[in-house]
Amino acid sequence: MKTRKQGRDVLIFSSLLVAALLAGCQGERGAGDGRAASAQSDSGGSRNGDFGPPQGRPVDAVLTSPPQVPPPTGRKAPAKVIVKLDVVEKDLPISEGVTYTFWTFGGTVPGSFIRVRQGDTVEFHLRNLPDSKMPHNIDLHGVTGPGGGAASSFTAPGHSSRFTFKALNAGLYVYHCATAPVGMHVANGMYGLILIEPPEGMPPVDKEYYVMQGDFYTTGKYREKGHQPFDMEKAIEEHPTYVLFNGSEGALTGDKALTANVGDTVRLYVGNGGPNLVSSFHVIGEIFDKVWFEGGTRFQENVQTTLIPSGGAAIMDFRIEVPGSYVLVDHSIFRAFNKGALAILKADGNENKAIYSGKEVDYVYLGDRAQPNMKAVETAAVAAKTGELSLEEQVAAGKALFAGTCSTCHQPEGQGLAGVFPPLAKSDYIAADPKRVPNVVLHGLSGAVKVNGTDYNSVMPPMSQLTDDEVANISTYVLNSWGNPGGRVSKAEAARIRQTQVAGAPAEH
Ligand code: HEC
Ligand SMILES: [Cu+2]
Repeated sequence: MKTRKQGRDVLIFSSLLVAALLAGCQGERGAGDGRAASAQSDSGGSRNGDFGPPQGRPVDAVLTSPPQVPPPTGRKAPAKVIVKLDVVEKDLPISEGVTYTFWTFGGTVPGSFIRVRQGDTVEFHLRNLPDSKMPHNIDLHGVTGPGGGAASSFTAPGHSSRFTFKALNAGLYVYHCATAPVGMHVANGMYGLILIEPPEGMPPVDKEYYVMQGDFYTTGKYREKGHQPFDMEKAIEEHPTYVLFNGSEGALTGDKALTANVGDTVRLYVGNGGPNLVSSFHVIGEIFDKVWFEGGTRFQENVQTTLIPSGGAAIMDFRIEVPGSYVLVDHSIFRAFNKGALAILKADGNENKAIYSGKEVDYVYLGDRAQPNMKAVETAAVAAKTGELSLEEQVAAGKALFAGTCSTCHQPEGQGLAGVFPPLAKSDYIAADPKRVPNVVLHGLSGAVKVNGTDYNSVMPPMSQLTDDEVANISTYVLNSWGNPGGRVSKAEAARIRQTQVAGAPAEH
């Protein structure tokens, strides 16, 4: 069902479209090349985006950091727009307790959002900060001209360069660095979006956000703590360690979640920087009312998941009818739950039981992101590094991780689920040998077991995707909770147990 407001937007948009088409027809350019005659829908291509020389005084483009989007240009005539973008190489968190050396446009991943109007003449200034180690340049997919600006913008550290282009085609375009090795510059976060508004502007909405997916390759495992270098081998093999929205796990969750109110129309400008993966972009619990697929001119309606190629983008509108947490994911779903491709849009407002009966999205979808206390994991990582990791810190970190990893089956208080999942609370199986905990976590457990007098004969899959730190902290949390005997598992111990070739039940002592 379309709301009246959306119906109106569509109307306004289509009438503007008609007006634009008419303007195009009245334009001075004829069908001189013979192609234009073939189809009535022929738009005349890029030439229709040339509205002549810039008028008025030059304007400075408003650039924003993600997830913010600059306001509409509001212009009715072509202008000269000055864009100043700095390349900054810097260490930033990629996950809790994990840092990575990103190469950025404007100090963020993705880079600053640029918004201009079709027909504008853009004077682009690219500055590479003096403390950079690499030269960089920029290829904007919205540029008509060889290399999209790349050759004219090659900039050594401490230098700046300038080139000018006319934004002939409206649409949402990716920009990225194209300095060799290109894949490495892109993998390090060198991409962003430029919106070239159609002459009439985009239909108005209540909230606009900027989200961009990227895949990242580190030498360590997913969530392996400390500083992680780029892994060229993994990048070539296309085996990402992380798949992320806005450059870091948790960039858009917890108190950094996107926000909206019931009744709002929300627009997402979503890009995919790659370098390798194609995104199956989906918002759990929403249906896109409109998707300007591939960032182009036409929109599709009533879409569940939209495909965003590497180096491509899409615009999507939807209206919030019911409050709660909506989860943005790449629906290649292991990426969401095991590589980080997960963001949250938190909507406030009154329930509407006629549309949905209520209840927050549960931890099944939010995973450990439902917990606001992932800070504990970072604290433990820092303490471990300095060799001063306390039992309390290990327990706190383990608690946060347990919620996302174990509680689905063993339940939040370790009470288990009758007949299906054995209890971890006051478990005599654990009490008989506390080292069984890290063993079971790393190698799984199958076959008959008796826990607190009840028989279970099921399968727990190995959780070997967890890092040694995570196994140590989760195990320590379990051992020190719910009446279990206490004790500690160290990272070194977890690493040793990982190497043991125990299949199924851990060895008896
Ligand atoms: C997919 C569901 C599932 C998840 C997730 C899971 N387990 Fe299990 N776990 C099981 C099942 C099923 C068994 C019993 C296996 C059997 O019958 O042989 C079990 C057994 C155990 C046992 C031994 C029995 C007991 O109750 O003392 C321990 C310890 C344990 N799990 C710890 C964990 C920890 C810690 C995590 C999180 C890292 C975890 N499990 C995640 C399903 C799961
Ligand atoms: Cu670069």
